[in-house]
Amino acid sequence: MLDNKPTLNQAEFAARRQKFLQQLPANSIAILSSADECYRNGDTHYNYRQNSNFYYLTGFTEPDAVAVFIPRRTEGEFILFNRVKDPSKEIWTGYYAGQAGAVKDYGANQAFAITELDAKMVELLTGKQRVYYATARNDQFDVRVMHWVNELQAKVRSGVGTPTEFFNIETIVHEMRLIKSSAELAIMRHAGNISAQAHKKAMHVCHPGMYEYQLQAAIEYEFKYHGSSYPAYGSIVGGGKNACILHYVDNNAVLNDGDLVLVDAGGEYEYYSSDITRTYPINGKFSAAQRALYELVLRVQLSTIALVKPGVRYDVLQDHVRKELTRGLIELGLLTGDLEKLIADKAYFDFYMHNFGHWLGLDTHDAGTYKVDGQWRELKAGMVLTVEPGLYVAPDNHKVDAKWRGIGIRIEDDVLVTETGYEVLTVAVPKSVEEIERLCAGK
Ligand SMILES: [Mn+2]
Repeated sequence: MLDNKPTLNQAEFAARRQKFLQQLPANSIAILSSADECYRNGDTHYNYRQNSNFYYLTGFTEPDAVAVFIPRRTEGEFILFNRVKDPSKEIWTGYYAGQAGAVKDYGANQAFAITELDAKMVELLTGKQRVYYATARNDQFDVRVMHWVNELQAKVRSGVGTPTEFFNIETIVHEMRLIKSSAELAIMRHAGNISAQAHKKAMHVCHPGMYEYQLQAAIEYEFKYHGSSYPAYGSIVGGGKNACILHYVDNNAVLNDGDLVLVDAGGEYEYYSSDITRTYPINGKFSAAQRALYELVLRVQLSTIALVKPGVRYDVLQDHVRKELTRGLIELGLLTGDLEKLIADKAYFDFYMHNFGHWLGLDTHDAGTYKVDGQWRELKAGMVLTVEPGLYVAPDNHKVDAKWRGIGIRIEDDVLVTETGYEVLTVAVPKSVEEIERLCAGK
């Protein structure tokens, strides 16, 4: 299953550009910058990771690049500015595509050295009315765009047309990214399978006395081994009450006998994220209290996933999760009172304080708004979202019986909306009590 290694080909990126350019009005220009490089301790590089919007439209993974799109331009609609080939630098940092490579391998109609950017941009902006760019994402780039426009304005008395309208390019690109193509889905299934494999491995090796970071190492080894470049986000491995810290990333405590461990980790494969959370007993056997809360979260997760299909609004799922968790908390005695009143009073918030899920794709919290014109968005075929209800009983919550305190549980899967319903992309990692206990015991 993990042997085939799907990738995106140039036709996929060309099709995206086509679709993007079709949405740009006449007399407009769109500009996207690559991600900046990050350094630490002077000259040590962080792993470079391309900006997701830039990657989505170009497939180009080098830094120091700017992509320009001009609809219906005679010399070509896609112009790439990138690094000039330089053998003395490439021997340190690896291959540069150069301008010839930008045209041949990345489908640019024209390519120029990034050092020519300022001069050429003034030329390309001439006579354009609308400019699309990633507004307010990068202060320096905002200033640079305005600087080009400013240079043009100085020439206005010689009859030069200057841009007068500025739009956020994300309103177009993010909407496109929300619906995944079949090629993207092949990659996301693969990312899901790799991460599922890693979680299974972790369940198998987990034992009392090991450190949280050792369990993290077991997972991240599997990511890398199967070709996932790096974790899609900082892996969370929280034993016992650490599971109640939602973005716990210290991962440096000992995993204790009798506690649960919450593991939220997903690999990034070919730029696409997966995002899985499993919670299981460190010693392989749920206690009665752990099991009761776990089965509640699982029941809610499964019934929420079952609701996923085109036309269902995001807030319907959100309300379902809140209602069913509240109902379960009443049944178990952690909340008392009238169901509807407890929901209206947000009584669940002491135990469940995050959203039920998020879009997933090139980013873990992927692009795309959740509301359109003030209305919650309806699901459509091709969207991918996580479904991740949880319950976290604070160690100092003295309103509930002591047996519940310090238990934190989240169960998260990646779900594709299909024409008729849903497909769980991370189905390969078990989550029923019986399966988990069997897998944990099988060591
Ligand atoms: Mn998530």
